[in-house]
Amino acid sequence: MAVRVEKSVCALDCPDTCALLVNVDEAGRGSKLRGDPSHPITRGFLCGKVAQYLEREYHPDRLLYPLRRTGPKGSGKFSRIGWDEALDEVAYQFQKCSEEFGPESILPYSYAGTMGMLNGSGMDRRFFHRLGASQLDRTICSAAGGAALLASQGTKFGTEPEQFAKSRLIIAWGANILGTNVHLWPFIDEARRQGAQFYVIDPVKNRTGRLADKHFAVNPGSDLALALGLIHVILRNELQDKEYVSAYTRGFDELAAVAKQYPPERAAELTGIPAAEIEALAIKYATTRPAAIRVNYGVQRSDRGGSAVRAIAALPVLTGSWREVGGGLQLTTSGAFEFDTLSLQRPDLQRLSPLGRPARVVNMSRLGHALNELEGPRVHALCVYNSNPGAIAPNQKGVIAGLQRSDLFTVVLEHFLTDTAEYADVVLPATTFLEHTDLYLAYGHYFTQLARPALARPGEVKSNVEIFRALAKRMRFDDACFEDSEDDMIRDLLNSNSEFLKGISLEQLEENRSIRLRVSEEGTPFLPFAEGGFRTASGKFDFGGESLRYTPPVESRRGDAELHARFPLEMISSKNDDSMNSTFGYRGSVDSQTAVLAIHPADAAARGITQGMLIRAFNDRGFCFRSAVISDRVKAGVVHVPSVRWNRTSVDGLGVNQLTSERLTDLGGGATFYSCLVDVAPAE
Ligand SMILES: Nc1nc2c(c(=O)[nH]1)N[C@H]1C(S)=C(S)[C@@H](COP(=O)(O)OP(=O)(O)OC[C@H]3O[C@@H](n4cnc5c(=O)[nH]c(N)nc54)[C@H](O)[C@@H]3O)O[C@H]1N2
Ligand SMILES: Nc1nc2c(c(=O)[nH]1)N[C@H]1C(S)=C(S)[C@@H](COP(=O)(O)OP(=O)(O)OC[C@H]3O[C@@H](n4cnc5c(=O)[nH]c(N)nc54)[C@H](O)[C@@H]3O)O[C@H]1N2
Ligand code: SF4
Ligand SMILES: [Mo]
Repeated sequence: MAVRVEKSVCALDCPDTCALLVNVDEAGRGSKLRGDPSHPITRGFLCGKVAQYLEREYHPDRLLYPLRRTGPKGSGKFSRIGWDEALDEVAYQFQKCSEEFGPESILPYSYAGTMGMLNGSGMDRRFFHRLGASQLDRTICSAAGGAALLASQGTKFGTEPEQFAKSRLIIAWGANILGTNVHLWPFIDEARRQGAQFYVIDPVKNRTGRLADKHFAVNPGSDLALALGLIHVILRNELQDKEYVSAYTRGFDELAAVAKQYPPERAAELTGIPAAEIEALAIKYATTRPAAIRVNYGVQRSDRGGSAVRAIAALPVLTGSWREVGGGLQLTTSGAFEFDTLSLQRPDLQRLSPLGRPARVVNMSRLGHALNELEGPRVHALCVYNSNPGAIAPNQKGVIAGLQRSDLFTVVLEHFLTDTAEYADVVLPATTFLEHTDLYLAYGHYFTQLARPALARPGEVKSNVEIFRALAKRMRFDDACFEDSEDDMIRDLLNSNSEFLKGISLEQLEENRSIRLRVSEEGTPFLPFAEGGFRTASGKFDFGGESLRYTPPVESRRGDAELHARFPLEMISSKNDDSMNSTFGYRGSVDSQTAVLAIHPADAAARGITQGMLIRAFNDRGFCFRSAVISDRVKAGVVHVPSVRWNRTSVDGLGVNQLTSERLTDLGGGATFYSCLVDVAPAE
């Protein structure tokens, strides 16, 4: 059979948003998936998890037909039904909830299972807006850091990945680059070949940390104190770029006053990093030109995570590093994708809903609360897509109790029967990104990309766009936008008057598939803040002043002393290298990598824990079982659980989020997954 090569885009929740090539036979079946060698960021390679994506595409457990539950919730007993019956049932239940309890009793729950604009945040949003359903505040991942950048910079721009090759010092701050952002690595490698130093600030010494020139094992949740200590030293030595600071910033004196109270000795006490090292790091950072910081979302998953990002983002501003190619900082680049999201999502449709006004907002990081305690109205219908809250949401005990409610109707759009789908009344089989059209932004580079269906669809799968379009029809929503084709939606998105999108059309994307945003002249680097250009109300970088004063997270070694006495270990359940949150949880190799808890030799010895022993991790919220890995990749007092494992394969069906709380971050209302006190003991 003849084989052709099709292009696609990896839709997973990853900063790299890779350009893909896949071999396709005449029957539309794919073989050999690889990175596009002509893409400047993908550079012809993929991460290990997606290199094997065709295994997922054709997996025998993939959902191919709509299902109706036949056993008790959670039993996993379903039978096949037709699409008409499935959609009728969902539409009937939504209608019933809307009439009986008001449309806000319906809650959509989604995150970034696909980052495609249409299937991730397009027709679904239109549908729920028109319905008058509760609005979901999508805070589970990046809300604190995002809010921090908006408060300080006024926008979410960051250093281009390509420019890291020009840096002389690169600091990975709560960023596991080899695991979660591997396409940045070649640029770092190139810089190091030219003599650059690579430092890592992370309580866990993961693969990235082991390859660093220096690793700083900071106490979890104490980055704000570290950043203030660095600022203290920079200012004390007058290493700041006075011209840049006076021209382009606001609140310098207040910042200086706060930082004055964090001399290296005090910062050392709070962070666990010796004062001399803080001193040396500050001087090294301020005097090495150019220096780039890759801060990732790891730092902001704790109580003071938002302020920590604000203080870290102050560093390249103080040193004037934004003036230089290879300087600055990257948390995300997503702000440059200035698509017309209002025309995509149509929040104005809420006025046509039975509510006639914007619906209430429910924070997705508190799903347990939303399903069990929220009133006015109580949630009676839940629609989950692009997410697996049964495994990934904090307060898992509460979430599962909610999913078990007999008076809750749940519909899940999925590829696999996940820990959430198991509780659904109706399951709808979804396409993968290799099977549908979508437009992509990226949060780790500046290329926008188009994907067309590359592979034939197995079974009766439908895309999220098609499913919500069909539901709109069932609900008799006759607004013209529900008739829009995928191409109509893409054209609207691109038609936003943004300078960055100027001249980028669907036709052009059809031809090139990946186009660099017009953030700078072709062939010249993007220096967003070289001459100020911050997008805050004042047009200046806003340091944040008094709000940056540090208090330790409640659940930390310096937080609530009584709690710490009972649960003396700080648990970090950060990303597993071969996972994508829970997406690949069915893979045996991923399952065994996420079945462990790493503990320091001293902490293990004190508890009679030996290598490989089945242990129980617990706190007041719950417990789960893992096997012990005794390792000095964690410092004493810290344990590490690579995440997120499927509950179903875990002992007693208990996932790591049995332990995590619904406490929110200081900015943005984000989840605090990485401030979590536990203790561990040998399992009986
Ligand atoms: N392989 C793989 N790649 C992924 C994902 C995955 O599951 N697996 N998930 C994707 C998603 S959803 C996201 S949001 C990104 C996240 O990408 P990253 O932010 O890089 O990933 P995390 O594992 O959340 O955190 C990064 C590092 O922060 C450290 N950390 C934890 N607490 C602290 C702290 O208080 N201070 C400091 N300085 N460091 C801390 C962790 O030990 C970890 O090594 O990755 C994406 N890419
Ligand atoms: N303990 C702990 N918990 C965490 C984290 C952690 O580090 N530790 N990380 C947190 C973070 S940063 C994040 S972002 C969240 C992520 O949590 P989720 O957003 O739930 O991410 P995944 O677990 O990857 O689940 C995505 C689901 O979307 C489905 N999917 C993919 N594409 C499509 C599609 O086109 N249509 C439909 N209908 N479904 C699709 C996949 O099959 C998969 O089951 O988890 C959070 N939870
Ligand atoms: S998960 Fe990230 S690194 Fe892997 S293929 Fe997708 S975009 Fe590339
Ligand atoms: Mo995330």
